Amino acid sequence: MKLEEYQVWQGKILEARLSARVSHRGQYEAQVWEAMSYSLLAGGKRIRPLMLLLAAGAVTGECAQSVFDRVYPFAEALEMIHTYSLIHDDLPAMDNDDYRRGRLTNHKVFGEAIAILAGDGLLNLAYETIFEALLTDPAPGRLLAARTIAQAAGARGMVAGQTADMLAEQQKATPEHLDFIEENKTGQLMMAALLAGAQAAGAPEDAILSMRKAGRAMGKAFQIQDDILDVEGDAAELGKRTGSDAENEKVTFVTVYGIQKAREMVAELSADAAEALKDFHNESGELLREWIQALIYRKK
Ligand code: GRG
Repeated sequence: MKLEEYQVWQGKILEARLSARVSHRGQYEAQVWEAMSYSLLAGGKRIRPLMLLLAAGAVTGECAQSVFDRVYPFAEALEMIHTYSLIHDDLPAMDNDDYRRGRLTNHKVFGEAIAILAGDGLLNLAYETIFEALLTDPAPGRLLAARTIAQAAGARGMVAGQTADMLAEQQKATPEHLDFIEENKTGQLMMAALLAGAQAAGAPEDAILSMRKAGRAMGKAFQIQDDILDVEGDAAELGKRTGSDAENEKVTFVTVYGIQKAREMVAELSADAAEALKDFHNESGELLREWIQALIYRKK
């Protein structure tokens, strides 16, 4: 199967599942559900959930609906958490962005209060979705996957990275501080996609370790490439404005080390990810390797 075929095939199913999850409206709370749907169904690339499915496929040796069926709730939860983080990241108190996923940001449409609540709503819906899945099948690997997602999203993971990023704007960040930001802010959810996918599918320890390694390398490379695109990317293609890092005097790999060194780091991390995934000789493993390379060197 070609990568695009997989993305269309599973992307459609995922879209329908996510849409069903936010179909509630209610008499007094309809606005927050509208706002949750607005951002969740805004046509994100669904990288994390689709990768979670592939990681499950790679460790079981199958690229089959029956494997994906068992891990969808974890994939959906990850996308909900990712979307909440984008809604909050775009708020005036954080990055103050007007556009996201090619349309106005949540707070620009619904106002700040509802945007904050929409983020909160999605975060909690993510864990409700996971708990429902665990009630149906509380296999140990699935419990581990739930913990992986909670840790990666929390104050030792993405929230830690975002905090470090916010504070870096007020002080001169050291290379270690910068490293911490790049690893955690975006990297943790990427890592969680591969790790939780492997765990939820009941993978053995060595496969879990490989996925963790690949996920970490990919996540960091993805963020560094994002920094590169902020300098070199095309705003129309990206669906958001470029040059904002330099404008906001943000510390990024590019502003600290320069574009050349940032490119070298991406190449190194990309090789690390490929190496960690080299033993998954099956269709899902191949698709995962191909996608990671394409993502790392993406133009948007
Ligand atoms: C608010 C706790 C909290 C955390 C926010 C994710 C995040 C942490 C900040 C986002 C900052 C940012 C724009 C980083 C660049 C990399 C990134 C996460 C891009 C968006 O992810 P994609 O490309 O987006 O997967 P889509 O829209 O396709 O899902």
